[in-house]
Amino acid sequence: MVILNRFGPAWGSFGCVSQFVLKIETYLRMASIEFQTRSLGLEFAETAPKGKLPYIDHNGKKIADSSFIIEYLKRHFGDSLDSHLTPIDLAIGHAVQRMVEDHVWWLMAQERWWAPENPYWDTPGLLEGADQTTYDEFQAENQRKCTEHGVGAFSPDELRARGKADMDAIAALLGDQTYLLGQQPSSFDTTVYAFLWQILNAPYNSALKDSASSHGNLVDYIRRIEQKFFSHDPMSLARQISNS
Ligand SMILES: N[C@@H](CCC(=O)N[C@@H](CS)C(=O)NCC(=O)O)C(=O)O
Repeated sequence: MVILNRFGPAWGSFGCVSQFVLKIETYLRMASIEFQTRSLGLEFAETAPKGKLPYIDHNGKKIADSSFIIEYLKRHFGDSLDSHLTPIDLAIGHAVQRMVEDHVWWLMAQERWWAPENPYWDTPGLLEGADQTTYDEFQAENQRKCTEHGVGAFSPDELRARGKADMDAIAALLGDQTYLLGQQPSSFDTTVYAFLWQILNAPYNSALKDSASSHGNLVDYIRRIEQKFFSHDPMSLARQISNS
């Protein structure tokens, strides 16, 4: 059995606040691979091989990093999602995935760590049990990472424009197709779905949410995938196993 290690349920409807955890959960659901979840909360760094989540446990091995996890799952369970893709599809999917994971992610991090509502403070699945000092340290550390990346120094207008350009690009590529690359789901949908679902359901003010929700096709795409793959046990609470 594959065990997906995550921070844990949060913000009412989130199985986990991590976009990359939701990406793997989406892959497992789309590829019909049975899995269980383990919520690690603040203790995640004690076992995560690369110091981040997600990682999976399978057959006595730990595999970390969402892209390495998908490569591993393809090798072990077969490639049911991507075998129909052409080289051009693969190139487009790759470019979109990199944009979302290495640019949109930072915009989301900026919004979350600077949100005046302090959403992470109220996030049981991530910082449950943390005292104010620990939270302040986490926030300062993550704001520092955003500043070093560059997004932490952008003005609100600059952040809004950067996010809007990315949402516009995804909406244009998707067009009226069912999935990003046509009528069948591919592994690239797992990234786009995970990030867009979290953006559209953000429990804080978000320029990314404004941009994404202005595109009817993006909203419909998320609803479609949610209904098809997440109608049963949407937060994977029934799949939850204990930490020991
Ligand atoms: N490249 C990694 C990124 C994973 C990642 O950034 N995870 C974040 C949560 S979204 C994390 O664990 N952050 C904790 C930390 O950096 O301390 C992947 O694809 O899995």
